[in-house]
Amino acid sequence: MKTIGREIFCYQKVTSTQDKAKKLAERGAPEGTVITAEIQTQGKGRLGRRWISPRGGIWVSILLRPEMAGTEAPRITIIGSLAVAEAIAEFTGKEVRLKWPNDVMISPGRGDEFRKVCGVLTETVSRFSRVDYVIVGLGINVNNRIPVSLRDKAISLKDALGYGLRKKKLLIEVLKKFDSYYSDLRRKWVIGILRKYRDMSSVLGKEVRIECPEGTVVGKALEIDPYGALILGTKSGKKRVVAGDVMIL
Ligand code: BT5
Repeated sequence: MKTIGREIFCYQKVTSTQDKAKKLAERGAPEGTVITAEIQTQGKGRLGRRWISPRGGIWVSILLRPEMAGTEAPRITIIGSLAVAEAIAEFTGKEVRLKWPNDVMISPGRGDEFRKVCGVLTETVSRFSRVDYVIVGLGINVNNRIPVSLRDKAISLKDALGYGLRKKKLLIEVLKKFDSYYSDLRRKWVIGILRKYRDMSSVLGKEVRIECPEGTVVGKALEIDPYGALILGTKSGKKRVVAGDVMIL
């Protein structure tokens, strides 16, 4: 690996690997530093939501120091979810789908609904419109138990497969793929990444409703642009959405 995993910190129990990563970043930790934990007591989702993180899952944060404007940060979510999706597909042989912007989904069997197996959280700290550092957090349900309250929309790989997986091997594969896509990004090789992402997308071509910071938008998901934003065809023309929660109609 070129960049990712130059330094790796593995903890038993933390509040959130994102918080650990931020502290390390502020103390000058190098790009590529990886933080993992067996258990998170205050795992974080987007917009202050909780991420349930008991023993058995992969809870990992990666510190990046990219030369990019803050507006380019959604690309990091794209490569994070793509790396996880491809690694899961290789390890399980199952069909994996990407639900823009940050969900990786699998289904237990043919004809079953797809449920969330991984969520990606990209947090950016900027100085003067340039990115100082980015922490990308990957939460993958591997062998962990899913609480009953989440079972209609969440799933673990163990539940989907009927047997447990070697967490460490899967993590190494995810980090390798992430490393490779991250160096593609630095070389401005975005087209190949987008092509792969589109092929696994469950959203493109569908009518969707998106709850985003500016309100609710409804339209057809047309395209993921080179910055990782979703282009929607709406009644009042094309609209570019940077973040939000997508519901397929
Ligand atoms: C996410 O947020 O999907 C981002 C999750 C990122 C988690 C990683 S773990 C390592 C790192 N350290 C952290 O503290 N976080 C990152 P969002 O799209 O907002 O989804 C959150 C919603 O997913 C919650 O409101 C629940 O409905 C659902 N959820 C919670 N825990 C889940 C789980 N383990 N599996 C699937 N869905 C879950």
